[in-house]
Amino acid sequence: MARQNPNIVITGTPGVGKTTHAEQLAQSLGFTHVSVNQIVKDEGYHEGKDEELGSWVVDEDKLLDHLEGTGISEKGGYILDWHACELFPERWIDLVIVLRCDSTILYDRLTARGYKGKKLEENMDSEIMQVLLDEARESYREEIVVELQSSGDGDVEGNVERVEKWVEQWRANNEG
Ligand code: DAT
Repeated sequence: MARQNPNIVITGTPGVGKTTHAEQLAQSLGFTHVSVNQIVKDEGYHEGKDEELGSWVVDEDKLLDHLEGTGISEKGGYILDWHACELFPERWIDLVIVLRCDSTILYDRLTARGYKGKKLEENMDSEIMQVLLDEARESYREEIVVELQSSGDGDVEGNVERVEKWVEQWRANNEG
């Protein structure tokens, strides 16, 4: 049941650049970009909205059933983009990328997006406290978790190149 392609999680605090990276990688690698936010909203895999934070309360069972139904585990070639990672079964995942951003830059990105009050504060704290990096390290084998900087423009290009090389290597190691 070996996959032909790896599955990659791209995670990190909102605003760090997950969508930007996932879209570029999906295009250059020919992988499927799964924006978890988007499908949760579009397919209704949620139990309503957290009014205070204005974000969806995800129905994880529905989400995982849906993903399983796509054949993610057997086929590979999926990029899962979400601000959480522990819910994805370890056996599906070959690489976990945790994007990190300088806090002053992240502050500007989140305010530009209209975040304020508690939502802004909680997300800033989350980045400063490296909550997603810790979650990734606790949920997956250490050697598949990679922390990448996503503060400036050159970072995206460099990160995309690095992941493309990693995928090539993965394919070479998993041939036959
Ligand atoms: P996320 O999907 O993590 O919420 P995004 O990809 O939508 O983040 O990016 C948020 C904004 O920041 C968007 O305007 C693109 C910009 N951005 C993200 N990463 C960047 C980087 N490394 N350099 C410059 N701009 C970046």
